[in-house]
Amino acid sequence: MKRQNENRTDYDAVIVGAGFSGLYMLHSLRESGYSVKVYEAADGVGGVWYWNRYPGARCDSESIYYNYTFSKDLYKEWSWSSRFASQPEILEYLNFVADKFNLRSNIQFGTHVTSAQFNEHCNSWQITINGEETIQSKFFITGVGCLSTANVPQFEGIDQFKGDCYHTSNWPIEGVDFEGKRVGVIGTGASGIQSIPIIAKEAEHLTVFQRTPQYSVPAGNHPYHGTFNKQVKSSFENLRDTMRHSDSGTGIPPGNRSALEDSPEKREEIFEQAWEKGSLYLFNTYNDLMVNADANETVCRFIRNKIDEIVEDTKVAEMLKPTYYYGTKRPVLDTDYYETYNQDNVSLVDVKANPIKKITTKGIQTTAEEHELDIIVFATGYDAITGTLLKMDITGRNGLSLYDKWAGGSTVRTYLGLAMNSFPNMFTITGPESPSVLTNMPISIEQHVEWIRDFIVYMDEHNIDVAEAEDEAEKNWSQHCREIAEKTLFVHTDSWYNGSNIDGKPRGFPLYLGGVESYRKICADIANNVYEGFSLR
Ligand code: N01
Repeated sequence: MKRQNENRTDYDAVIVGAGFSGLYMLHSLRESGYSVKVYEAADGVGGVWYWNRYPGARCDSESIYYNYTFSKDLYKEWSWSSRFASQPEILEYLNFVADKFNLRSNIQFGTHVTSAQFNEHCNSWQITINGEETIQSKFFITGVGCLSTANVPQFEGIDQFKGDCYHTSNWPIEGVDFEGKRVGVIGTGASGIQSIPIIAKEAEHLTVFQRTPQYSVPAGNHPYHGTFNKQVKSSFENLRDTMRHSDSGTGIPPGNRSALEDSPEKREEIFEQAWEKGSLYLFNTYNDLMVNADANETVCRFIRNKIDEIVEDTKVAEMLKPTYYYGTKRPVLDTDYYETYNQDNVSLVDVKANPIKKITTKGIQTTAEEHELDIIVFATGYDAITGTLLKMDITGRNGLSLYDKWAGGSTVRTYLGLAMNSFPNMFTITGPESPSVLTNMPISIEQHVEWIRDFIVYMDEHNIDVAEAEDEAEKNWSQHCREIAEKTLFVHTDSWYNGSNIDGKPRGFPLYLGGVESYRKICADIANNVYEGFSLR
């Protein structure tokens, strides 16, 4: 590259984060000849897979889907050991990628981007790292993921606890010894549900503090054998194209008819087969589970019956039964989750009925009683989707901060989840209002990265210094996202999707629900229409 260097910036592009997004963005831009720097807070690559080392951490997308597809060589060289890869294996994969493409030389680890400001005089970004050094870059690209700012509820007395406290998203590298300990886990989302069965095997006693029961389905994890790996690799192109042109970004076929079209017996048979298959097959049985309350109730009932069958204590089974619409919180996959409540050393506390009042020196005090503990595990999730972007001090044109633009989160608006009005030359990989977490992330990330790269190359070839999303285009996109969401059941449930898991966070639904394929087409059409909706100057 070429023209960008004439601007005498330090780099053509600065990228925040060295997870799936940052690594591929770096590789793509560097291959196209641009100078790139990645800043990463951790001491290694991996993003969420660097930090989430809690016991049982495992991907809930199948390994054959949850990887890069941009390089056939890479796909062929790497073999997954099981259907759902563990955190250590995914971290190993991302290290393998970093080595294979020699990416580390452009990454500065242990470095926080503390602010970024658009400079209108030189049409570039001034990016401050660790609150000290300022770097200038033509483009500012965030690859910070959607789940990277932990939610630690500020319970009264949180600092007084005499035992040890951990959050699943920032787990000690050396691990935690639960042997002979009284452990409390707060939270029953994916992180809680994965860690609870493992902790229960080690701890003297485990108390689970549950606010909302979850629908969880057996993952159906098993080892991959050599022949399976060979077969998958030989059908690489097919698999890649299927994922790229699907709604979900996976190879799991979506349902093609209403749940209400089948007789109860037939439906039961279909649900049972899907339950046995594991993964997200149950979620994909019928095409109206997320839009029709009656259809949704059929699958809810099926899972509640499963809980009755699995959990021996009927009182505990009742407590574990959810009532929200299945799938409107992120569907959870487990290994022996409900079975764990049959162990003598495990108890369940309903903190919706008796909320946590405070943390004491000895443990957790609910409105009903005090639970004495040696270790508290916060599996309390994230300030998702917008949290990390809002935490960075980002300022666009005319001194407008991102925080003010989004009114602290109450009016999140983007164009395609990729760019924003007043924030020229800034791109957000899997940003708010893109399909992101509702899809298989690596596939959505690749689509974003390639689109951003092509846009930058286009600007370069056409002597364009600044690209900025137009206000009208942004308004229309946000409205489009909202309109789709409002036709679904998602908006009726409290979840991290809509921000209701964070005290005081304004509610919205900053996600595009139209699926990977239609989103890909929209983005491609916009590019083909000379980046319609962007002002180019
Ligand atoms: O977080 P969550 P997570 N008092 O927000 C509870 C991805 N992920 O880390 O439902 C008491 O889902 C909260 O209760 P409620 C995946 O996308 C993927 O588990 O808000 N409880 C909930 O039970 C996932 O969806 C993988 O009422 C409180 C729990 O804490 C996303 O990350 C693995 C509370 C938080 O659940 C987030 O999952 C792990 C309070 N004050 C994560 N505050 C895989 O790939 C919160 N809770 C497998």
